[in-house]
Amino acid sequence: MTPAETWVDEVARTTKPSKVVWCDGSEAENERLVEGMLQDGTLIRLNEQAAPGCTLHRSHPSDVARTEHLTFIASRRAEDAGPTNNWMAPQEARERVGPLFDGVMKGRTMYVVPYVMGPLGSPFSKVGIEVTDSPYVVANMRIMTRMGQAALDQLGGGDEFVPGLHSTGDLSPDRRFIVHFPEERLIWSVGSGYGGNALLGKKCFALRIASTMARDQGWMAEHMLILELTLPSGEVHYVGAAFPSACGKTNLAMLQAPAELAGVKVRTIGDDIAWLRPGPDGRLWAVNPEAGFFGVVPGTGPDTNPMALQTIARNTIFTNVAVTPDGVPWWEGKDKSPPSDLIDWQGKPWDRTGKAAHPNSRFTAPARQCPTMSSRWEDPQGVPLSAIVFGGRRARVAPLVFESRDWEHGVFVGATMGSETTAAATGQVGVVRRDPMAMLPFCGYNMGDYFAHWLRMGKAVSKPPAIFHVNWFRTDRADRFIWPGFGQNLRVLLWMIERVKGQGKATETPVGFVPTRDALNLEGLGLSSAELDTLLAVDRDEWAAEVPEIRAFFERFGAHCPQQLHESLDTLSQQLTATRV
Ligand code: OXD
Ligand code: MN
Repeated sequence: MTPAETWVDEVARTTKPSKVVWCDGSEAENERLVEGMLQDGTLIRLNEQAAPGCTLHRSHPSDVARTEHLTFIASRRAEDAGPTNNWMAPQEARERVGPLFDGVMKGRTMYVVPYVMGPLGSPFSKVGIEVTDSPYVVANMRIMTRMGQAALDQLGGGDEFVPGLHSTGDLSPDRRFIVHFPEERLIWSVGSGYGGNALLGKKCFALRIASTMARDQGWMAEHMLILELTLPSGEVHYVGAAFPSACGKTNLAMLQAPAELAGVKVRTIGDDIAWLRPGPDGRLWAVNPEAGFFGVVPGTGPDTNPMALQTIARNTIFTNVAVTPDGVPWWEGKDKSPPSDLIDWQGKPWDRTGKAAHPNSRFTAPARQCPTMSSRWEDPQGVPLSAIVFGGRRARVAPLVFESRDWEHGVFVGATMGSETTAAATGQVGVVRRDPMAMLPFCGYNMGDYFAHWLRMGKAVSKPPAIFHVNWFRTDRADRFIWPGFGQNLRVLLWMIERVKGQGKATETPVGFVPTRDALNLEGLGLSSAELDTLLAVDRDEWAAEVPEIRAFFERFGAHCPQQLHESLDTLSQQLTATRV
């Protein structure tokens, strides 16, 4: 038996399924699975004219999002999980979570899903094997990864794979755990069928486990989109960008140049995760390990993301959207007026009081259906990054854009990035949550060590990408967004590329280089002079108020927080008091 067969056999002996099916990823297999789910109601076929090849899944109402409080890092030492992760001792995990798998698949089919994260044949790529009792998970994994025979071929009977055991269990939040064993590179997930908890290739493997592998092996696993920008001259640049969830990553990844900038072309490499490696040329090279998009549906409309609309027009699995009586999917933001007689995400007639689609309803769609995919999105060598962008949602404080002074300072900028919570998430508006590199929920080890790894990686590349910070969400006194966002964000990206080339104009401030008033192309936007001032402002007092809060954040990591970060904070603090900006 191969190591994979031995592990699967062991799992089957514990979970006791009535049947074990090794998935080959073929079209025929998918059709069989979908047919079964249509028959038992797991999936609903959508309107063949309006949404060809699309289906709808309604999840359990208590299982609609990632559950960070039930997500654990089971490293041997608590210290290695760090203060921002939930830790569970491996022994405790075996005792508390292990028994939940005993006989859990009785009467169910156990699917074995071999998959590759990364382009086939790429030196970046890694194999995972997910065992699951959910055919919905299998159908999603088929879209999100390179699944089936290709993965077994890459594995070649060896033992280099990340095993992931998943069961929906009884879907009870009381018996729901997502546990990562970073030392064994093993994932256990029970009690949830939701994508981020159950599609183990994504957040669990490609971020949490991969980040620990990357630390040990000298590469990086990041929560970043990757886009390709071609200038009118034909010059091509690649940009990686990390934003917390629900800050518009998919929109930025599929950005379309507005008419005024029509000579610039933006193409998509990925919308959520990037694996980065130093290349022989001293640059940092990136691949998108995924093969599909698992995106938030509400807010996807002709003005916000027309490319995503086209991407999800067919062969898409919708989860928790609303639907018309004749099977046309609908969600808030799709168009201006909801059709009549809508059925909401829970399958009930929509009474127009709450949301018709769940705010975290999702699409799962193949990346190859996106009209803006770059011809290099599956390049086995990846693409070389010119810039890395960090960003958050800040009504004030952070200017529209600034550039860090160098890699080390850029790591400080990433480590201190924060985003304001929205009412939907916490009930408290405007509370800043520090989310370093947008990896807070996804780093598989102590984030202090993760900062040190970032600093090390800067030394491993002689031509590191420039690091920027953006904030599309600055508001005016009336709480309106000042910056138009969406396609117009390209103007900011173009300034970054000018900076990379040593051309863009900037003023040095204590936080970094901010564009001069004439540096950005703002033609046709109709921004007033006062609005531009607000967008570019670095207010000394507002930033000074951040310093103690950042210091307290760093202190949580104790000795794990690299000294360089403390020094960068001291420098910031001194410059804020020494200069008027
Ligand atoms: C996601 C997330 O689903 O970041 O991508 O939550
Ligand atoms: Mn994400």
